[in-house]
Amino acid sequence: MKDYRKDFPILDQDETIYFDNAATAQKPACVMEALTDYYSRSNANPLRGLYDWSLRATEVLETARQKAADLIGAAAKEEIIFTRNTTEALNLAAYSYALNHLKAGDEIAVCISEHHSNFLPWQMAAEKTGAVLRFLEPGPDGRLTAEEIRAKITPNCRLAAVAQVSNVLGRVQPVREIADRVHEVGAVLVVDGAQSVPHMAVDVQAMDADFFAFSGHKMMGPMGIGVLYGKQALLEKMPPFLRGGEMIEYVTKDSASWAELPHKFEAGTVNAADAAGLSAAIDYLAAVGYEEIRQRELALTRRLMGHLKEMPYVTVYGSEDPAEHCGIVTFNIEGCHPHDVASILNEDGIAIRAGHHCAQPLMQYLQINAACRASLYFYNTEAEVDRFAQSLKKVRGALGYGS
Ligand code: 7TS
Repeated sequence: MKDYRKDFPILDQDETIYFDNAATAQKPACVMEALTDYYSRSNANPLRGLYDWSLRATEVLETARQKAADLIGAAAKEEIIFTRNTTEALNLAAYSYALNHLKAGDEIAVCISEHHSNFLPWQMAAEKTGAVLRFLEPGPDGRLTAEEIRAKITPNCRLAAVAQVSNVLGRVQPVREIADRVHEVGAVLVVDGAQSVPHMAVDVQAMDADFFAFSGHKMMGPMGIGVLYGKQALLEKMPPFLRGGEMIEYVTKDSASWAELPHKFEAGTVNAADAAGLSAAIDYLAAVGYEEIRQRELALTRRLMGHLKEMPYVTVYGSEDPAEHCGIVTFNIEGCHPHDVASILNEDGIAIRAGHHCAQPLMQYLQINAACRASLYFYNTEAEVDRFAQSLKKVRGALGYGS
């Protein structure tokens, strides 16, 4: 097996067992080099200057846009809007689309397991328009059933929002099936791809998403760039989200008209440096390959869940099948607060996430306050999984339990 860790300076220099990849992924050296290279050779304000450096910065930005379009199968690069992250992308869709297309009595269908970033924008849209939220509830295995999709996406639905992969349960949702129902009732579908793009091939046209959001930093890119994909016909009809430089066609004392897509939605100086990093991350991801990522993660998840099965005091949430976790395993240890578990593991140099995972409605649905989450990526190793299991076995003892 190739030792991917050598590509990641932080993993190569440090023994920390990093199992918080769903929060943010580590960066390979090529991504850092792309940032340094951009600032060393091409830095200028993109889209503005008529001199070489600015033209180069524009080219860097537009190359990244094409790569992002190709990565998710968008029909045209003009459908790719650069944002800071998934959160900003989803807010853009809520402020610009939902506030202008929804009215009192309409329904917004949201999955109960959504990250707050794909929840609060729709709560806001409901509050401001008088629309009503309806909640899709997954079965115990984390998946939305065909019956649930039909029941909750009613003829009054005008917008549905679901994550392709939950950041807590790791389950892949049947987004194409959801899209078919959403379109049958004349609504639009917003897909949160923050946890899918790092792990699996995505085709927005095949899934028929109307909007699709993801973050660069969760797929090994830099922290300051994300994407909102939108179908061109929808984006054309939407007003700008933020107003200012670079997004206008013409401005007078009391009116303005807007630039063409995608610039209408990219107000102010755009983030060409992180676009350079995102390009490098997309190339790196392609070089590793989604099939390799899937195989590595599956082997690691099987091993990790196998260890957990041997600990009778551990409850794992979601499916029992490691193949249905996308590398995310959320669990609790009987009698132990997740924060204590995470702190004890930290003493052994193991980084996991503990808390509500920005998914409090799901915590309420599962009738827990908090949970521990180990989230793996292809660069983790079997040895790390074994050390994690050894440490976990000590937790109850450290907290005063006999066994
Ligand atoms: N949607 C999902 C499904 C996520 O997992 C996250 C971040 C977001 C949206 C927001 O992404 P951002 O880049 O805008 O912050 N998830 C997590 C997590 O699970 N732990 O920390 C951040």
